[in-house]
Amino acid sequence: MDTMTTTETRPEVDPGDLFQAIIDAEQKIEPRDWMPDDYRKTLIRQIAQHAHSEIIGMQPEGNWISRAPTLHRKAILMAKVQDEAGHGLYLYSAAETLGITRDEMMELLHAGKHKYSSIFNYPTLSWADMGTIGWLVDGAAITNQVMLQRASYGPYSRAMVRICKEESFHQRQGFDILLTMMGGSETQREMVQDSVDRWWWPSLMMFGPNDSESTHTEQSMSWKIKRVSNDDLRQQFIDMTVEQSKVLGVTLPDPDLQWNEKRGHYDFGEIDWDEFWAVVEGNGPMNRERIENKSRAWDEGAWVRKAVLAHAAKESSQ
Ligand code: FAQ
Repeated sequence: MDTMTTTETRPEVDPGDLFQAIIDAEQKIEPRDWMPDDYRKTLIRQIAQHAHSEIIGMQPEGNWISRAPTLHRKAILMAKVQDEAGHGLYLYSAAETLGITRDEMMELLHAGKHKYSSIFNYPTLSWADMGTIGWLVDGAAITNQVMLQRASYGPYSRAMVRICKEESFHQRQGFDILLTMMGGSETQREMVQDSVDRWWWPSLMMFGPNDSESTHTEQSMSWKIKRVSNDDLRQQFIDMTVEQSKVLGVTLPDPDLQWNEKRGHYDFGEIDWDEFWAVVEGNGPMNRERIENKSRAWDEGAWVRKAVLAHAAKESSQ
C-alpha cells in the first residue's frame, strides 16, 4: 500500500471520556489536559482559598515574632511564618496553571469575593497561642492536607507533598511550646488552658460544614480532588488530638467528649455553626483587620512588583 497517500484517521476520543479515564486510573490531570469547566473552577476556588489562608495565616503568628520569649523560639517562629509564605506561593503558582492570574486572585480576596480559612479571624492574645496554633491549627491543617497530596490535579498534588513535610514540623514545634509551658509555673499552665479553650472549637470548624451541609464535597470526591469528607477528617483529628491532650495535661472544652466503644471514635458536642458562618461571611473578631492589613501590604509592595517585572522584562529582551 502506498503509505504516502493513505489518510490515517485516529479513532475519535471523547475528551470527557479521556478525562474520566485518567481520574479512574489514579493518574494526574495536567494543566494542558482537557478538563470540565467546573473541575477547573472548583480547583481555582479551593487552591486560591488555600493559598490565601496561608498568606493571611501569617498575621496571627507574625504578631508575636517580636515578643517571642527567647531567641531560640523567635528563630523557630520566624522560620514557620516564612514557610507559610512559601506555601502560599506554591499554591498561587498551582492556581495560575488553571488560567487565573495572581493579580486577579488578590483582587478577589481584597474585595471579599474569595474566602480564606475561618480560623485566621481569631486574635492571638498570648504566647501560648503560638503553641496552640501549631498544635491544633497546623494539626487540623495536616489532617486535611495529607489526602490532598493525592489530589487528581498534578500541580496541586505536588505542591501539597512539599507543604505536608513542613506542616509536620509546624505541629511538632507548637506541641513543644505547650509541653514546655505545662512544665512551668501555674500561671503558664493557666495560659495554656485559656488558649486551648479559645482555639479548640474554631479548629474543629476548619474542616468545613457537616457533610450534609457541604455544597462541594460529593462532586470534589468524585473528581478525586478531596479523598475524605469534612466529617470524617474532623473525627480523625478529634481522635488523634484527645490522646495528645492527655500527654499535655490540658482539658478540651467539650463536656460531651467521650470515647464511644461501639463507634471506635470519640463522641463530641455540637459545633456552633452560627459562629462558623458569621466568621466565614466576614463578621468574625478579626476579619476586617486581616483584610485591611493584607490589602495595605499589597498596595505598599506595588513598587517592588513593578521593579521586579521591569527587571525580568529587560533580562528577557537581552
Ligand atoms: N473557612 O462545600 P464545602 C492552614 C466554605 S491552611 C472558610 O465543604 P469544600 C495552614 C467553602 O469554601 C487552612 N470557609 O467546601 C496554616 C464553601 O464556600 P464557597 C486552609 C470555609 O471546599 C496553619 C462553603 O464553606 N486549608 O491552616 C471553611 O468542599 C497555621 C461550603 O463548604 C485549606 O484551604 C472554613 N473553615 O471544603 C497556615 C485546605 N470551610 O467556596 C498558617 C484546602 C468551608 O462555595 C498558620 N481546602 N468553607 O463559597 C479544603 O480542603 C476544602 O476547601 C475545605 C472545604 C475542607 C476547607
